[in-house]
Amino acid sequence: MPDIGKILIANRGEIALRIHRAAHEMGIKTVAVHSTADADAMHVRLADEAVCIGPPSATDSYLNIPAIISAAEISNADAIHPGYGFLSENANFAEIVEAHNLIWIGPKPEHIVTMGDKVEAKRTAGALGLPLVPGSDGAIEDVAEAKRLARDIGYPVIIKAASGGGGRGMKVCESEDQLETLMQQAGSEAKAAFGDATVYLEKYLGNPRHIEFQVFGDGNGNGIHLGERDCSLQRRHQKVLEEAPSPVITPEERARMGGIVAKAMADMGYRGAGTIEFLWENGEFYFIEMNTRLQVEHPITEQITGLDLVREQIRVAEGKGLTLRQEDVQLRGHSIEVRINAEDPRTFAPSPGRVGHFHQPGGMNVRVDSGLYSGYSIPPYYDSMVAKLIVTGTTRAGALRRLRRALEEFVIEGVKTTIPLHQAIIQDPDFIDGNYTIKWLEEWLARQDAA
Ligand code: MV4
Repeated sequence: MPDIGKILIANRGEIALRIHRAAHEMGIKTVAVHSTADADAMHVRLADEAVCIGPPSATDSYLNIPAIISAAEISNADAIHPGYGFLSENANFAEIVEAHNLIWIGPKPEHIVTMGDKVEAKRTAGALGLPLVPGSDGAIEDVAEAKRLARDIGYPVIIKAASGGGGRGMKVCESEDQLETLMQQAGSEAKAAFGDATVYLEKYLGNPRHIEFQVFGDGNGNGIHLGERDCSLQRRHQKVLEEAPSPVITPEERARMGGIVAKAMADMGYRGAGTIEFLWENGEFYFIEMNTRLQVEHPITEQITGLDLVREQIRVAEGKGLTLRQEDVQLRGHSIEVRINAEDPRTFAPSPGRVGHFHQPGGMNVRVDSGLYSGYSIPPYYDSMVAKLIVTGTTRAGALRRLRRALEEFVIEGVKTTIPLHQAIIQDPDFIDGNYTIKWLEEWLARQDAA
């Protein structure tokens, strides 16, 4: 692959800035694309060139494949970086990009396809030696088979859609008499939502943590891991705060699981950045899904490894390989990210509108990834996340003190934000002790509402 001279960034918001910054530091020019609603966005201002690709609706702009390919052609871009969300896990888009002789800064399309099908993903992960949640060996078709299996592994069980992910199309089943109904419901909901009624069955884990490993492959049989992130703090499948390392994973466990996932990426010939998601309960890891993209929470991994993950993605896409071998990866300190959304901190109702006074925190080991500025109008059409605050300390306690201080400094006037929510969460004794699971935040919020 030739060197990349110009990257079209097929995204918006903070991730578009993040990609632009890595590119410019590598001497690479950038092309922003934007909807008419984003003409005044920071990603448009910073890029070397900008192309309007359609009206506000994402379907007609950031998801508009012909418009994006045309923008790449008229701007003479060499490569496309999709960021996260939008077209980032669309294998068809990746193939179209490559068919136009553009470099796709992402995984091989076949791996996007495999991991997009949760049944195939699980089969692949199992074959590569990753520990799985006990359950059906592939899709499950008839109820009698499901009943035999569920009796075998024990209730409760969970029925999941093969095309689901992110929590869509799941049914928890407590006993055999509900199984037939719930299987049918899951199947028809999956058909309606994803056009695919395929479902599979797993043992339901009642109160796990969500722990994910950052991995990287060079596409030529080399794979590394960059440790884990604990993403258990979430509401309705939306992550709220992430930390690295996880408060519950020992260095020995990290090295053991990290070794397994890195070898898996090497063996499959994986290319680029990926995340292997596990549920973790009673000291055991259970693979659930793999994401074939850079994730929102990647900066906490960058802060404890000192590695620029977007730079690594670009290098791998150029065929230059990774800058580090596993033995060169060193994890130092503790990093926490909070997602600041333009939302009511109690009801979570979106709060778009004009930003008045804006001041972001600074100082040692404080990073803000955001496209906000004073006078900017947050459009109502897209995700409500408007800033990520990432703080790093030598220890978890130190990172938490820094987070408290940085949140105090943050001023975003004119719209409601989730800053007060983060301030409250990080005062909680359970949170301070690292004692939380995927259920913790919703229960905590219910207690706040009752009070
Ligand atoms: C599960 C589970 C319990 N047991 N699988 C939700 C999103 C999708 N990635 C997988 N999910 C879950 N799968 C078994 N066998 C509980 C969840 C789950 C969850 C997982 C990760 C983070 C947040 C979650 C919130 C609710 C349910």
